[in-house]
Amino acid sequence: MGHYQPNLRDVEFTLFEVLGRADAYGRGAFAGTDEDTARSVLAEVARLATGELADAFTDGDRNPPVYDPATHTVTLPDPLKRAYRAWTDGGWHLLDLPASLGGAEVPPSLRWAVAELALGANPAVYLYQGLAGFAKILDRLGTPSQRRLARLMVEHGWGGTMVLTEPEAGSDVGACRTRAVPQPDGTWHVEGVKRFITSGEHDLSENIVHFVLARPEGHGPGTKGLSLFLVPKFLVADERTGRLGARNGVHATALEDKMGLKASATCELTFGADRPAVGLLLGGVHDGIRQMFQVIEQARMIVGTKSAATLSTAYLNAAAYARQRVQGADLASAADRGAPRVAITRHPDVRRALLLQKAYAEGLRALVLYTATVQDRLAAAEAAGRPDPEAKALNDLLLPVVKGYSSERACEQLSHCLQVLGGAGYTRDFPLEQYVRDAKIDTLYEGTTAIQGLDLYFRKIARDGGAAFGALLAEVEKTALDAPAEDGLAETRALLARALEDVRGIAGTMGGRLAESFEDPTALYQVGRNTTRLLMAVGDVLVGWLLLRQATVAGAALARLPEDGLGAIRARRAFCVGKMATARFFAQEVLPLLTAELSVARRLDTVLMSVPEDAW
Ligand code: ST9
Ligand code: FAD
Repeated sequence: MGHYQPNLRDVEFTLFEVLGRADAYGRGAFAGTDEDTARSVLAEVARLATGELADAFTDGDRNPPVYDPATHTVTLPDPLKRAYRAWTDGGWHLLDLPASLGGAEVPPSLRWAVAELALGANPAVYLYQGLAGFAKILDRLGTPSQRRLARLMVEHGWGGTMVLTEPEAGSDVGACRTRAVPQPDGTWHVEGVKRFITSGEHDLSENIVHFVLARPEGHGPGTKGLSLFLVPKFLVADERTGRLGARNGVHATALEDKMGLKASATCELTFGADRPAVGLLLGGVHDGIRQMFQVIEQARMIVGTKSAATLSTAYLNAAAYARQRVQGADLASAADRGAPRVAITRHPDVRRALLLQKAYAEGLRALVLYTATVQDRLAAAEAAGRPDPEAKALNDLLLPVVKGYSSERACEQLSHCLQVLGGAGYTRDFPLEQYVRDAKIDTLYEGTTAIQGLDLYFRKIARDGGAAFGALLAEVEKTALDAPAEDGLAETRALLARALEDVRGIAGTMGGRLAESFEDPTALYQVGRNTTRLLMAVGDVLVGWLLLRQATVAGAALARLPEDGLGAIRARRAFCVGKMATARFFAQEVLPLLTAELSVARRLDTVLMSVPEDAW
């Protein structure tokens, strides 16, 4: 059995039965993708994911990419290359392609469901294949000639990278020192050293187009002084055919030796060391940080989806192990020394761990797919030429939660998944230890969790006076106050309503401190110590809400099913019972903790910022 355990049934349940995607697909902007097509796509991708993609997962960890300092090249292991080819030969890397570049306008929610399957099976392959996204940005923001480059990227399968980070500029992108010098022919020479660049060098494609933030000479400080340059590994000699010209002056000067995700080559890139690194100003305009954020927004969604995908396969691996691992007697018979030994799934503590893992795995998936349906709305609005500012604000609000909350919860729960396997989980006989190592990066890159917390509060909540946040919480409240006929979920709704008030309380407390900060700037410390707390609390409420929505659908389905069915009916009953149990358990076990979080948030902290530096 391969490592990857997809949960296609839950993906389809969430998309079609909970989020109503059958009504959105097959019409309007998504006329080319109806429900049947979507289901076939998912089945085909699941086959590829459990086959070729998953097959290369372990090997990429044990035999990672190799860097040759003499040639500045990175060679990937053959199994990884085969997996990449299997993915791209199927054309799956072009699913994100817009109609303007010959793509099929696949609904974003289907694209993210597909992404989950690939990211769960082999995240590195997915990170290498993002060229359609980069081409899309070029096509959207580029000059006519740069839009031609977008087409070449697609036709020739050229790679793309996002290049922001430097040794002195990580979270603080505005500290960037890489500079750009204008040339008489309209091009720029980029000079500097960037580090930690994903897919910065590899042998999967003949060319790589680097999307680089650099500061043009004479431009001001901070992120607003940055511009975005396209720096190809090889210059393009013929724009029409894509024939390559001279080697450009950008080289991989190191390959990071990482804790995990080893198959993904993370490179130091040096620009302009021995020859000029020729760059083109994207769109011919100096608007770098805003342009780069269009890439970052996609990449943050990728990271959140990766986290959810990894937790899902980890939970299913843990549950499968627990079902067959016999150890100890049932607690209720513990006094009887001769009591039969039972599978560890009979122990309350293992059950608690597994049910929480299931709740988070399915809750994070639901969070990603719910956000993706907001992106369906945005794509439909864009196609119709009428903006949808509410959907835009909601998507913006959800992105830091998808990225920051999902990655934190996934990392925390992955360690509990490993725990279910006992000592076996710590060995390389099972994929859990690699999942733990491969997923940790998700809390770090694309903006650390702290950055997501700051983004959520200051940019996405405070900036619009809480309008989008209030609207989202009002949706949650509708579900919490809904009172259908007795369906066994009344207590779950009440617990959600309580947690919702707690989250409102945390945000309200922070709002109060923010207002105080206009008089006393140090009041901002009381906000800053709560931004990650709020991020996590909002995530828990959204997961509780989405699990409840799933349970409500499952409860209604259960009421229609015969009680004594066999085969598919029995499996469906079990699925629905599981959904209801998961929502109830999450509400009982997790949501009440938010009351304590509110109480901590409300305290005026006098310790944190007063600890002297030499007391650490
Ligand atoms: C990385 C890569 O880590 C990891 C691997 C990923 C692999 C990706 C694979 C391929 C991806 C393929 C995708 C293709 C793309 C497809 C596209 C299709 C369409 N939202 O608050 P201010 C902007 S990469 C939007 O003053 P500071 C905005 O323009 C490295 N925009 O910030 C704003 O101006 P204004 C990742 C935002 O104090 C301006 O920035 N590194 C947002 O100057 C200034 O804002 C990081 O993520 C936003 N949420 O700078 C860095 N926020 O206000 C993390 C800001 O006028 N650090 N803007 O609108 C941060 O995010 C910092 O908070 C900071 C602070 C740099 C923004
Ligand atoms: P720092 O910014 O030094 O942060 C250190 C700690 O301080 C963190 O815990 C952080 O949360 C905290 N912190 C920092 N500032 C604040 C603040 N203002 N408020 C509160 N806490 C704060 N970059 C690219 O440009 N392109 C890539 O493709 C890319 N891929 C990567 C792949 C890998 C494997 C890795 C490890 C990194 C990659 N990165 C990439 C870089 C990544 O985005 C940065 O590592 C990340 O943004 C954090 O920056 P830093 O490592 O310098 O940490």
